[in-house]
Amino acid sequence: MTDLSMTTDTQSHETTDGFQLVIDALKLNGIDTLFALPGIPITDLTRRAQAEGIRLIAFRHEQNAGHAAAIAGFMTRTPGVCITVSAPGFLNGLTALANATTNCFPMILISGSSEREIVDLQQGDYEEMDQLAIARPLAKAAFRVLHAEDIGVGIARAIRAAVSGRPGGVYLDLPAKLFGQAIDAQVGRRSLIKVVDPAPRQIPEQAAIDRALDLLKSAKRPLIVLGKGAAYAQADADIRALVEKTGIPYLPMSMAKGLLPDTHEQSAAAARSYVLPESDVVMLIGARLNWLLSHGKGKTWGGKRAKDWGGQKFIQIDISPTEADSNVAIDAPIVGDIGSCVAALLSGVGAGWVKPSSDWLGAIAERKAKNIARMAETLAMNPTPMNFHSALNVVRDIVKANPDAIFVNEGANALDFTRSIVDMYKPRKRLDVGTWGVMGIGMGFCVAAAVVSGGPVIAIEGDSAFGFSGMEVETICRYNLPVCVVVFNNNGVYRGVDVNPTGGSDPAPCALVKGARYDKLMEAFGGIGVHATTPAELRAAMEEALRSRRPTLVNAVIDEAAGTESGRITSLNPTSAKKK
Ligand code: FYN
Ligand code: ADP
Repeated sequence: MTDLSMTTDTQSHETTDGFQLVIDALKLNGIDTLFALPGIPITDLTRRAQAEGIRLIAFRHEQNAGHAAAIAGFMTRTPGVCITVSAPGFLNGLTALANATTNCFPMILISGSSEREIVDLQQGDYEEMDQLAIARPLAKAAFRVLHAEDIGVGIARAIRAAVSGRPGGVYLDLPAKLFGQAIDAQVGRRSLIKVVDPAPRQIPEQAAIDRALDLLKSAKRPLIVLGKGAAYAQADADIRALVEKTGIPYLPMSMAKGLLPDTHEQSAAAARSYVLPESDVVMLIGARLNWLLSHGKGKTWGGKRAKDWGGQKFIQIDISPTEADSNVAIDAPIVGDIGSCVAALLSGVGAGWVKPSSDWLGAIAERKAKNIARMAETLAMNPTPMNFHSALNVVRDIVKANPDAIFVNEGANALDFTRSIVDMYKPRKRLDVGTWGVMGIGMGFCVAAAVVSGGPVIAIEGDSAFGFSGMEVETICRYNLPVCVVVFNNNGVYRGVDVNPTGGSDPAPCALVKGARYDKLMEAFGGIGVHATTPAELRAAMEEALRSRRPTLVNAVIDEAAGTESGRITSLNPTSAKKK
């Protein structure tokens, strides 16, 4: 327990309680929004927080509240806070907490819990569960507060753990009894901590910068990979300057799209499968060499052919010192925050900098032009029913005309086609399934994006993906958020054409109800529902949604035969990969 004996001479006659101290501690640290689902024992916490001026966004399922908190953390660099009830509510929030940790999003999951004495003796308390022990392996840090005097410390530690170094999810366990604990108000006030400099800059070693610059200078075919860490860092101007001054082509990972406009001439996105294996020096900025980058090896990176010429050399900028060498050798690790690292690199890129050869840039430009022309041809087709391309051709125009709108995307084909077809123009506008390929982020991200930005949100959702969080359209309507959800409805997971091989009456596992009207779901709560079967109808519906700012759901009917098993990652699906 925090020793507050020194404060007893200044005790007042007023008292405060655990509820109030949690609220005071959050407010003191600038937490102005909570994503929650009320219930025992945190109902009054949500009520009182709202009464005290904190924006309280109440959800229909804790997982969605958790995803909302996590992405709010990504957008703001301040921990997003989710509040849940004990055991089942806590477990519902846990997927989001683990996803936040995996994606390096700063988030705090606060769950009420049952009585320690009963839980520890397993005497069968209401919603009994040792939540702290369960959360610990899934969180960057996990804490429990037992005494009201320690609430300030608990919240300070949670904030620091969530945002310092590599951001992540933090669990804070608050047993029911804590909320009602009354203590002297003065003592309570003095126990609170305003966290000073929670995410201090981490300045890289000059030797590491010099090593990286030397390697870059030696490159014949250099490449920069921008990851969501680079987007999170909010060092947009310096990152752009580094890319442009060095003249090095870059590849944005999914959530780094728009960090520089996707139409930037140095973007190599449309030549991805050419630049990865052909590059000789790759600088990773806030991107990990995980499955999304084929672990830095194999066919994607040139396979055996790359071994002949020594393979790629890697520079990696990351705030986590243990990220380097996690998959392949990192020749020039730079440990520090991206803002400081990029600024240091920039100061070494002077007037004498030699830009990459025209051979390399020309070869990329040629591939790009070919792929873009091929893509344009496909986009121009207008089949009936719509396919992903003809529908996304509309979405692409809408995003171009509304570059400030935040764009949420999940699904399999609905994710993969959208990523390569819809250009982003500004940083941190694209929010998606991230490192895990998790389904269910959709409506939680939409709510948070609208609440945090105050601006319009567009979501492109696979019909299966939408199902994970679809009930939150009620939340979108309740808070009257300017969210336009487009469900790409092709009647199934991946596609809608699977049949039950036994001829029985049960549908195939990947089949969903044919001709479902997701638009009616939005109408049920007072929003606008539109059934769109042509690109023109889709365009009109999206334009109207952005104009009116009313909650809108467009049921976009897509050919049920369109799409492939698992989208672009069929190779990860053991059976399909074998068949291939
Ligand atoms: C990209 N491409 C383009 C453009 N942008 N062509 C024309 N114009 C533009 N603007 C091309 C690019 O060169 C690729 O073609 C292709 O489009 C796909 O590009 P993408 O998406 O960047 O590359 P790829 O190979 O799909 O990337 C691998 C990946 C990605 C693993 C990073 O698939 C990914 O992020 N997947 C996430 C999947 C996921 O999480 N799914 C959820 C679970 S679904 P080529 O260069 O010709 O190859 C469960 O089933
Ligand atoms: P992507 O999926 O886009 O490739 P990842 O989530 O794999 O991105 O990688 C993000 C990386 O960025 C993580 O390794 C994380 O440690 C790092 N990171 C996050 N924020 C910062 C920051 N401010 N400075 C430096 N590195 C950061």
